[in-house]
Parts: sequence; C-alpha cells; structure tokens
Amino acid sequence: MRSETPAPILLADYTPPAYLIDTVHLDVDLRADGTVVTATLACVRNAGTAAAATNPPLVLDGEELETLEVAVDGQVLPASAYRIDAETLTIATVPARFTLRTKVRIQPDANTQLSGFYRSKDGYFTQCEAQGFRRITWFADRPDVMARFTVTLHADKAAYPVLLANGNPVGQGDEADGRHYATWEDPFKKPCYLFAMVAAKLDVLRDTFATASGRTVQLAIYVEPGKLDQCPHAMEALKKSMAWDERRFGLECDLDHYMIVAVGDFNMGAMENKGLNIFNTKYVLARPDVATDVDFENIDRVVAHEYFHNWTGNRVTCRDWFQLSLKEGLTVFRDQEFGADTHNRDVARIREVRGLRAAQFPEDAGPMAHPVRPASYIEINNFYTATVYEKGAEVVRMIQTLIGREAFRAGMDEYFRRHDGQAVTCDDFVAAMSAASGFDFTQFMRWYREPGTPRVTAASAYDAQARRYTLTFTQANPKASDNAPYLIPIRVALFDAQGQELEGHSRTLLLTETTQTFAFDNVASAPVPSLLRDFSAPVLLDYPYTPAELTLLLAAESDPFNAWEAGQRLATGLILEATAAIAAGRAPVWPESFTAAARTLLTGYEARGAAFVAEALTLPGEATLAELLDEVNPDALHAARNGLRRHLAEALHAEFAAAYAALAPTGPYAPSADQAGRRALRNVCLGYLLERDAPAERQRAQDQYAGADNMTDQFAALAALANANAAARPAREAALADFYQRWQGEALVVDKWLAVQAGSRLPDTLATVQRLTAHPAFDLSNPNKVYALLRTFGANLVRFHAADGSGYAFFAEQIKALDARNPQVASRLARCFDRWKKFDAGRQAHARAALESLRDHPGLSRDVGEIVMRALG
Ligand code: 0A1
Ligand code: ZN
Repeated sequence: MRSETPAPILLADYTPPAYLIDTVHLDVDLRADGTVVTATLACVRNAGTAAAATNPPLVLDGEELETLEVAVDGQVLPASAYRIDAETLTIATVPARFTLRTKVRIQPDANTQLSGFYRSKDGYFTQCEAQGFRRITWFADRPDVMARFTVTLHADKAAYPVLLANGNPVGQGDEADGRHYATWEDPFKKPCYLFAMVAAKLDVLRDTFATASGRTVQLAIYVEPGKLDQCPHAMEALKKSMAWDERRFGLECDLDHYMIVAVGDFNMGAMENKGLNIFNTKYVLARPDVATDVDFENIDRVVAHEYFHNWTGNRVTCRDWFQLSLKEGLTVFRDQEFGADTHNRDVARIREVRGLRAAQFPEDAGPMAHPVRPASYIEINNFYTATVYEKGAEVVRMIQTLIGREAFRAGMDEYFRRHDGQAVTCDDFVAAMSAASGFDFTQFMRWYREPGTPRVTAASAYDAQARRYTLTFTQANPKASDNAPYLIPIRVALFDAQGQELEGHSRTLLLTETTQTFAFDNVASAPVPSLLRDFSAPVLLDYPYTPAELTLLLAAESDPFNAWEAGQRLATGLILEATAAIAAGRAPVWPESFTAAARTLLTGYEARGAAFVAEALTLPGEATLAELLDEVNPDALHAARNGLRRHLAEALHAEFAAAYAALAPTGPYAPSADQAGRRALRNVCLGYLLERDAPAERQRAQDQYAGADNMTDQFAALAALANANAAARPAREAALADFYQRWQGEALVVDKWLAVQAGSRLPDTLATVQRLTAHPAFDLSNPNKVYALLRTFGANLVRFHAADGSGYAFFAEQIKALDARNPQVASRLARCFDRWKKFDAGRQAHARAALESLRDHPGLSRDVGEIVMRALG
C-alpha cells in the first residue's frame, strides 16, 4: 500500500522563482553506458522578489539523474556544499549572479516513461512537457523561468546521423571514433518544457514557406527511414496553417527553421517544442491506402495546433501549470477555426460538440471534475484533460461570441502587444480581451473557476393578445462552490409552424441571472424556439420540446448545429424510453414519425450535404446517453440503441441501398471535404445495411472491403463486419485475418486492427482483447498500441462494464503492469473507471474491488494514485 498520499500543489501557493536562468549551454554526449549531460547555467537572483534581499538557497529539480559534478563559477563543489535528495539539488549559498555547471549521467535506454530523453526504434527523442526536462538535467523546471538555450549533441555518426535541437544550426563536424557533433542555438528565450533534441536515423522531407513579410522559413519533416511517401500531407498542412495564421490573426512565423520529427513511441499526440515539434507518427504519416479521411483531417488539425502554439504558448507562455488552458484552450479554439475554414464548418462544429459530450461532460460530472483553471493537482500530467483543452476552447469561443470576431482579433493583438516574451495567466488573456472590447468579464471568469457543467432550463409562454413571446431561463450547477450565476450567451431564433425563421428575432441572449426572462414582441403566433444555436455555450439545455417541434427544427433550421441537435434530441428520447422498456421486459416502440424524418434526411442529402446527413443519421453514443441516466443499465441501453439502428435499417432498407449505390466513388481518392462527406454517408449507410443480418448485406461489405482503393472504405467495411452478428462470424474472421496479413508492417494500421476488435459489440470481446494482449502485434511499451487495444476496450460501455466485473478485473491488472513502465499512460487507462458509480450495486462492488486493488498495489505511481483516490472519493 502507498505509505502516504502526496500533498497537492496549490495555485494559491504560487510564488515567483527565487533565481532566474538567463542562458543554458547543454553538452549532450551519447555513449553506450548512458548519456552525459553537462549543463552550464547563467543564474541570477530574481530582483523584485523577496529573494533579492534574503539570499535564499538555490533549489533545482531533477529526477533519476546520476550526478557526476557540481560547480559554481568554475569551482567544483565538495559533496558537503550541496544536498541531493529524491527530486532536488540544493546549494545553500550562492552569489547574486553566478554560473552553475552540473554534469549528470542519464539512461535513455531504460527510460520507459517516455518523459525526458528516451529511446524509440531509430534513435533518441525528448518529451519535456510538463516536467520532463528535470529528467535530463538539474534545472528550475517551471514555465516562468525562461532562458536562451545552446545545445551541442555528440553521437555515433552511422547510427545517429541526424542531430537536432531547437533553433538554428550553428556548427557541426566529425569527431574521433566515427562520431560527430552538431550545435544548435535558439535565439528565443523559452521555458524548459519547450526544449527538444533528437539523435536518430531519419529520412527528411524539405520545403520552404515564404512569410507575408518576405522571410523564408526552411521546413523539414523527419520520419523513420522508408516513410517519406507518407509525409506530403503533413507538409501541406503545415504550409496551410502558416498562411491561415497570417490571414486570420496576422501572426507570422518567427523562425528560420521549423522542423517536425515523427516518433512511434509517444505518450500524447504531439508537442510544440520551439522550432522542433515532436509528433506521434499517428499525426504525421498518411497515404490514402493507410490513412482514413478522419486521419487526414486530424493530421491537419494537430499540425496546425502545434504550429499555432508557436504564438499561443511559446511566444506567450504560462506562468504556472494551473494556467495550462491559457495555451491549450486558446490553441484548440484556433485549430478548430482552422479546421472549420479548411474543411466543413458545419460538420466541424457538430463533431466538436459530439466530442465534448462524449468526453468532457462525463469528466465534469465525475470524480475528476475540475475547473478550466484547476486550483490544485497532485500530478500535473493528469490535467491534460478534455476540460482544460476542449472546455477551455469553448470558453475562448464564448469570449468571441460575446465581443464579436473583430474585437476578438483586436484582443489577440492586444494580448501579444502586452505579453510577448512573457509567462502569464488566464486573467492576463481575458484582461487583454476586455481592454480591446470594453466588455466586463468579471462575471464570466466563473467559467475558469468552477468545475461542472451548468444546466440551463428553459420555459416559454406566448401571449396572443399582446403578440408577445417570452423565454425564461433558469441556471444551476450543483458541482460549483456556490450558487452564483454564470454569464451564458444563448443564441436563439424563432420559427413559425411552417418552419420559417421569424425575421428580426434571431439574437444572442446574455443570461446573467439565476432566473431571467427575455421578451420577443410582435410575434404573430406561438413560435418554435431554436435554443443555443451553434452550441453557443457548453451547457446542458432542457426545454420541453415536442417530437413535432424537433422534427420541424431538424427539417427547417438553417443553423446546421441546431438542426443536427434536434435530430439528436429526438433519437435520445426514443432510445432512453426504449432502454426503460427493455429493462422492464417490454418491447420498445419506434414511431413512424422518426423513420419518416430519417427518410427525408437520407433522400435529401444532395441539398443538405452528405457530411451533414452522415452526422444526423449517427445516433448519440452510448457514453453520451449514459450521462443522461441516473443509473445505467448498459445492456438495456446497448440493446435499445442497436434496436433503433436495426429498426431504421429494416424500415429504410431501400433508401439506404439507393444512397449507398448513388454515393459510389466516381474518381480517384482525395481527402477533400466533399469526397470525405460522401464517403462518410456511404459508410453510415453500409453500417445500417449490415444491421439486417442478411447474406447479401454481408457480401456487400465484403465486396467493399476487397475492392476499396483507400483505407477509409476498407476500414469502414472491416468495422461493419467486426460488429456484425453471429451469422457473419466467418466473414468477420476472414476480413480480420486478411487485414492483419496485409498491414502487419504498418504500425498505425495495426492499431486500427486492434481498436476495431476492442471496440466490437460482440459478447466475447473481452476474451478477444485478452488474447490480443499476447499477440505479437501488441506491445505494452508502445502507447499507441495500449490506447488502441486497452483504452478502446475501456470505452466500450457494454463490454467494459460487464455485469460479472470481468472487464474491471482485467483492466486493473493491465494498469498495474503498465504503471511500472509508464505511469502517464497507465493513468489515462485508469480514467476508464471514472463513471463507475453510475452503475448498479453489483457492478459497483466489482469496480470498487478493482479500484481498491489498484490503490493497494505496492509502488503505485502518483499518476494512477491520484486518479484512483479521486474515483474512490
Ligand atoms: N502540449 C501538447 C500536448 C502534450 C502535453 C503533455 C505531453 O507530455 C506529458 C505531451 C504533449 C499539445 O497540446 O499538443
Ligand atoms: Zn496544445
């Protein structure tokens, strides 16, 4: 059992650093027995803080460092002059300004956490956010200490021909014994979490970008040898992002060299290190035969995200890690806007909200609920969350909604004018927005401060005589620390019974009170309100819509998000009713009106857009639906949702088949928004058609699988077969075997193969997953493999939450095995337990036992410990 719970770190305890570091020289010598890092730091006592007068000790952070030497101003210190404990180096007395030199040895080959400097396949790579730099050398590992870095790497030339670090190359050459060196100098001050270096054997794709002011930026994408033909899409994405940021925000690239390095072992998606982004291969490599439309789009978004960080995160960084959303919420908002401008704005918004409801709303309702700006944490790596990222982006989006696009742009200009080169807080960002717009954000700051999703309840009244329509909103957030109201922008429009939008009545209401009424005058008849258009605030909105009103909005709303939302509300109502019916042993009822609405969508896709119709015909996911229930019966919910799918498949068989035929590809594959939309709808049709369990439909899927010239269609057919019922078993097994056979050499495609089996609704999925953990394709030390197999299973509501607790017990053992190697990844898996209290007493008992066995596991990491402790609450 853990002997003690680590103390939380508190925002309220923030104090400025006692010492600053102006410059850093790193000499990094890669040897067979480890890497020796010699760091020379120009340190200075921080004027303007208490430290200036008190001469405090110098305390630096370090982890798993073998310290070989410590010197101050060239004098090697005797061991008695400093103290090293588990995580700090303390030198009791230092001058006001001095040079510290430390020499340490680190073991990148033994670094299984993938934080700091570590080995992966073809070489050595770094990951320093949030606190990985301390695993490379002694340092003040906090984002408000910003320094200028120079780095020299030495390594064997044949094994590691590519030597990279941030900034500009300023020297290179050969050394004795077949070795070589390279020196890089970064002209920008940066916090150490943005440090990166690479020593590896890699191929490179080069290009250039001419900035608006006429500078030329050298672009390079480095990948594992043999993969250059999977780089062009990422390169195009990079150039598009650079041009977009100039156009939309007037932000130009400040670098001479912008490099992306792809690595197959990486805990997260990608990292915005200054001038030297390090990416998970998943967000770089793409070719039509190995990557889906969604992969292509994700690559655009992630490449853009990391590039945008160069301003929002790097030029202006965070004062402390509580401010993480300052860079992440804002940068996600920026990559969302880029995605909307370059793909399909309507569908982008729908997908954002779908994602928010599947991940962030459950987080905000569960044991890990925290504000966009948390007030405390035990392990910062646990706070790279949907709340900080996606809810944070919603908060930034609301700021733009409140002040308008132009003022928002002026606010961004003001933010950079005030804070370029600084480490600042979320308050500083909002203050710049306020200065540029005159808007008072005092009440709005509640969005940064409180956990939980506000629930807004709306009611309407119509006074025919006065021709007056009123909407009354009430807001509440039981997770908040008090009952004070939020400032909530609610976009509304009114529709008449024929589906005409009432002119002059579309507006953004600012809800500022707990209960507040808004009046609309000159309304000729009782209208249908369309509330929260474009999802103008991240809230749960209740309004007693009738199915007829929702059907009208689905057909008539010109705001694509709210049209989609109306359809989702209709489907949600039916599925939840059916869940209750099934749990009570009754048969569900599917009204003809819903089928008719679906038929109208399906036959009208040319007018409404295939991508939109694909979204509208996709039922809300089980995790999203589960949040709406007090106690979840996953079997009944699963049966209800699939029952509705099967009902639609039967009732609309002819329409699905016709659309499937009409949407057949007409030319060569391109990952364009238009083509991707058509493929998405066609594959939605395929999925429905296969619900019918008929040999002809299986054949259709097999034909598509065999005939596809691109991964989108091939994988959609495989996924449909992988979920098909008992009779399709031979077809399913044949397709899975063929897919592995064909793609076993492409790691990212193998991930898809693992995920499609782990996410399958077949009853024996746990046994399959257990078997796959022993398959040569699986590797517990590769995060992508773990996420593909284990996290996908953990998100498989009906199978993970099996009534006998087998899913939980299996998962707990996997987490223990993983925690010993990679606590960050183990901790992400542990999050699959978050919602255990929403299930029945039997399941809860099993989940509690699994969580307690984790809690009591010897040597459990701080990462997993925090998640388990919060879950057990
Ligand atoms: N800042 C990166 C994400 C990232 C965060 C933490 C990491 O290691 C713990 C790695 C990457 C981004 O937002 O893209
Ligand atoms: Zn980011």
